[in-house]
Amino acid sequence: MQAEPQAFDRVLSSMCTEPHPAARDAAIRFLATNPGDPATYPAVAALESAAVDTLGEIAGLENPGGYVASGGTEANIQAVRIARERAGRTKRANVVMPESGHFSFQKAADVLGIELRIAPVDDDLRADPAAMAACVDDETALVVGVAGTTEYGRVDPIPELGEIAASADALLHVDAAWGGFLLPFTDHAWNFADAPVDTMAIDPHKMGQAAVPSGGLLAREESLLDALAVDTPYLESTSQATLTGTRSGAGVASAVAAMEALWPDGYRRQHERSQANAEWFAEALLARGYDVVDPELPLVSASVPEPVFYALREEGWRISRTGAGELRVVCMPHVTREMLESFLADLDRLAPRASATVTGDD
Ligand code: 0PR
Repeated sequence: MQAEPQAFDRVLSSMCTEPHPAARDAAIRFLATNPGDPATYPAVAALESAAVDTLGEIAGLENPGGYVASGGTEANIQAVRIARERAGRTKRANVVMPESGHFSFQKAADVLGIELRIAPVDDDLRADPAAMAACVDDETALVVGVAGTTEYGRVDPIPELGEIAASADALLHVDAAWGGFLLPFTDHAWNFADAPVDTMAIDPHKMGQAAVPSGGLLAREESLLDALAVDTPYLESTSQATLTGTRSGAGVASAVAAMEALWPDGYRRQHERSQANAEWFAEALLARGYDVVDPELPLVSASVPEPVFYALREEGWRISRTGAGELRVVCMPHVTREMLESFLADLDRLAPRASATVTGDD
């Protein structure tokens, strides 16, 4: 095989990034291990409990339950599964989330056969407590808040959502899959210490700079996960609560290595760098007359017209659009000021031409 993975120098839309060098080494060393069978692979099992402990520290939770999942999708599906088990399968359960929630919840609803109720967001693109409360009823098993939305980097009012969940005797899940490694350095109320959060998605393979696949599921109590455990009679270990069976030891080891190298100072410095880049880039787009959603976390969305967007794609920029059609740039660790400058130079060169094509002046 001759193929090489593509470079990151034009990747502006991804929520994954170059792994930290220590995470890369650890992934290679643990490639053949399977934390899905912890009694046979005790070395990686020990690393997994270390990973969960540090994730708990980052998310404000002592003695966390949880495991290193394949990503945010699995963590979100498992959170829905936990809530459904707790509500009792005979009950027709529903999950309430803001429209800014990730599409993995649609997969969860589909696989688990529960109803997903989607509440509109407020003018600032955050979950609107009144709209969320209006969707909740006796059969609500789970209320979902997002701490760092995929499209706009918004942080929902997690304490208010906690009150709504409690009033319906439902669980509260926070999807911090992307934001979880940034938010400790902000003054947002997002974590287990701020609100009665029951479960959380927090992914080392996004802002945590671990190798893919490395997601995180945290639970306030280990017993929440026990509800998912099935017997595994022919393994050395006797039960399994994860969704997947064989799992990536590389993901687990790289998560530990990345967090050992970066928590907390390295992540703090990265947050400062990424946030400064996002604010600088947002200003630069504003100065050019585009509407920009202010980046409360390092993710910039701006109203760049479709022809310009596609012209930039033709130049090799890996960019994506929000559901509403805005350009979306995620300031991940590999996104440097030089990359953004080079992107803006292309934008300045292409925008007049692309708009001229649209208006027919050319
Ligand atoms: N929750 C949130 C808030 C997310 O942003 C994402 C992924 C997930 C859950 C699901 O996580 P996994 O993809 O790890 O299962 N958000 C991006 C997306 O799906 C992820 C992404 C990653 C996009 C790499 C592009 C890319 O190149 O759009």
